[in-house]
Order: sequence, then C-alpha cells, then structure tokens
Amino acid sequence: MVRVLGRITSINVRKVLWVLDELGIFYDREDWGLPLRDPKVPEYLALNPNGTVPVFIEDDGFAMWESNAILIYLAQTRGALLPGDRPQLARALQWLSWQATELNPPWMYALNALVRKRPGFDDPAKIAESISTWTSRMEMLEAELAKGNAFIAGDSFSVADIALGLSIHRWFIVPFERKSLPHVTAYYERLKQRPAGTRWMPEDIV
Ligand SMILES: N[C@@H](CCC(=O)N[C@@H](CS)C(=O)NCC(=O)O)C(=O)O
Repeated sequence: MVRVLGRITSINVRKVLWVLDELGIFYDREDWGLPLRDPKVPEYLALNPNGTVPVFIEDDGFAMWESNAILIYLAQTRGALLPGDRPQLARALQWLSWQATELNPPWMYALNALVRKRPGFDDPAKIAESISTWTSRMEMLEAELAKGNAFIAGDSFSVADIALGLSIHRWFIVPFERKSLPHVTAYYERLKQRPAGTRWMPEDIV
C-alpha cells in the first residue's frame, strides 16, 4: 500500500490525500510534522532533506516530496486528473506552479498571527500587508474564473483544482474581513461538492 507522511492540518498533505481519494487509491498515513512529530530527524530527513511534510511513498518504497510535484506524478502515473489537451495541460501546470510560488507565501504572516497565534507575529502593519498581497493574488484568481470555465484549466477537474481549492479553503477559514470574490466563491462551492473536496476542506481544519 502507498504511504503518506504528514499531519492533516497541512494543506500540502491534504492535497495528496485528496488526489488519492479522487483516484480511489487506498493509503496509510502517518502523522509527521510539528507539533505532532518532528520531521527534522535523520529517519525522516533521509526521505525529505527539507524536513517538511508531505512525503509520498509508493508501494515499492520509492519516496518523493513537494506536494504539487506529487499531484502531477500521481496524475501522470495513474493516467487521470490532468487534461490531455495541450493548452489546458499548460494552464493546469501554470496554476499549480502559481499556487505554490505566488499565492501561498503572502498569507503566511496573517495565518501565523490570526490563527496559529505564534509569538512574534503581532505587528498590525505586517498583518495588513500580508492580507493586502494575499487579496491581490486572490483577485487574479477571481479574474481568471470570471472567464466562465468550471475549473481552472477548462471544463474538467484536474489536480490544479485540488491545489487551488485548498488555498481557497484557507482564504475562507482565516478570520479577517475578506473581500467578496463571487467567482472564487462559486468555484469553491463547486469543489466542495466533490466527496473528496468535502472531506479535505472541512470547516474545522485551518
Ligand atoms: N513546498 C512544499 C512545502 C512543504 C511545507 O512547508 N510543509 C509545511 C506544512 S504545510 C511543514 O512541513 N511545516 C513543518 C512541520 O509541519 O513540521 C510542498 O508543497 O510540499
């Protein structure tokens, strides 16, 4: 059986769990990641030198890390959840990369301040800046979804929607006065209609 190492409070871990559910693949999951189990130990670092979650392990023992790479790997090896059409494939890969590099970093300060309540994350100006940049990235998503496609790369659901869905879940679950984004909201509701979407974007996990 394949294995996933990582705590379910990590959106990057939930990406992998969501895609495995979509593909109907059974898995074992082990809680790794702070505060549950420190991944910065030799046993874990041998699998992922970053000491971060998730790690995905195939049933033959092959292990890999980087959540969006795992999404692409699973889609390609299982022959599902990536468009066959070349421009749509390009769009899916583009938004996957954007989710990791542009959309996720801005919310970190706000999340640490407003949800995790970490010491040292209490500067109102930095919270405002984090929310402002995060909002501008979400407006880009809003503009793309306003073009009318049901999913980010076109008419069919792909692994890019998993990564974006979990980021949007975080947008709605962090407590702050967020800007109204009707197309993002409708897309989020569409993703939540999928059984695996409901399961991995619950109200009680931030
Ligand atoms: N780019 C990596 C980011 C991995 C990452 O930063 N994971 C966080 C949780 S979302 C982590 O491991 N934090 C430390 C911990 O949980 O101990 C990916 O997408 O897999």
